[in-house]
Amino acid sequence: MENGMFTREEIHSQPEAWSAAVEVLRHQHDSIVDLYKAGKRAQVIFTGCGSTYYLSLAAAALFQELTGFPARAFPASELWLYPNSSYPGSGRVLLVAISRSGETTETLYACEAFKDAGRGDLVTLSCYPDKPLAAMGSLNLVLPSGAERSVAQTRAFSTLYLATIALASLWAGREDLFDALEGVIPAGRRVIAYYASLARELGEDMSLDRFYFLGSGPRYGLACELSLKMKEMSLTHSEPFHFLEFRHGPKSMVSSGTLAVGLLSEGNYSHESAVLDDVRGMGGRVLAIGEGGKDVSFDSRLDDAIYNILFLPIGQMLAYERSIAKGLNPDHPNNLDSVVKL
Ligand code: F1P
Repeated sequence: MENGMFTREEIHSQPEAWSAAVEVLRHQHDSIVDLYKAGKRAQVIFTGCGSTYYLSLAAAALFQELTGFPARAFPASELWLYPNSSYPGSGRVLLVAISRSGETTETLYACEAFKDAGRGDLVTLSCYPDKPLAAMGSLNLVLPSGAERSVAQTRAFSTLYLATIALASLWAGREDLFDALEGVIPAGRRVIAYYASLARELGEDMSLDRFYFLGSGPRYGLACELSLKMKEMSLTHSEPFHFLEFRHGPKSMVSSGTLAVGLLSEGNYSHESAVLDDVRGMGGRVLAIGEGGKDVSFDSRLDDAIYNILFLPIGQMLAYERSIAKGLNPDHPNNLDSVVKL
């Protein structure tokens, strides 16, 4: 089998996976709304491990932005081992546990301890109906179209992320956003087809030796995930930062071998693109991505709460192409297993 065969198929089939996920979410619409209306809580917490922890960061920021209700994200190991510095001192919690495999030990332990302590309600998001996590929640959303064979998450991540956009939209009473979700399917197909060659050109450019992924607000978790993809698939040093944080020290690392990948918002475009201008001024390279990004423009006409998913395929293709160009196999990243079991 050729290197990266599974990863390539999984990246390119994401719009189809999203289409199937939208159908599952439509069927679960009332259960999702009713669960949120039924309980009282002081906070919503999203959790996962690795990629699904980064997904939790993105989901918590979007949920709070849409609802105005306090939300946080923690690695599952923090909830399991450090509950007192994680959970609020009083009040119930709605915990949303996210896991591609549905069997990562830390995530299962965190959910078991949460339920044993009677802390509140549990919602689970996973891709496999027969794995333990899919039976632990008051509501268990299973998205089998996100299932994948390669180790580094791509299709699973974006499909589970789409589900968290649906949760945030419905829990915010934004039926309009929920109804608009299907717009990411044609937009995703267009972005993947149109920018695959740019991703290959940059992925094959071995004059680049370090990557910084910059994103803020609901995009910071996505920047963390794309940085992890670059590490996992291509064994390249990469780091994520909130946009303006990059000036507070990390920019000292910028050289001609640097690529700063900017996940640009529309609302704070000028502040964020100014950081990318700084990188160019220091001799670094830039990939400006966004609804009207200079290098990658989604032109989706969707609400940013929805089009944020479109940042993912670009960064995934960049990591995939660099991995292949380096003669690696992104289907089986170095030292990595698809599930961490303790
Ligand atoms: C979590 C995870 C992945 C990571 C690697 C090991 O898996 O940490 O995020 O990329 O595959 O497992 P899961 O709980 O989402 O199945």
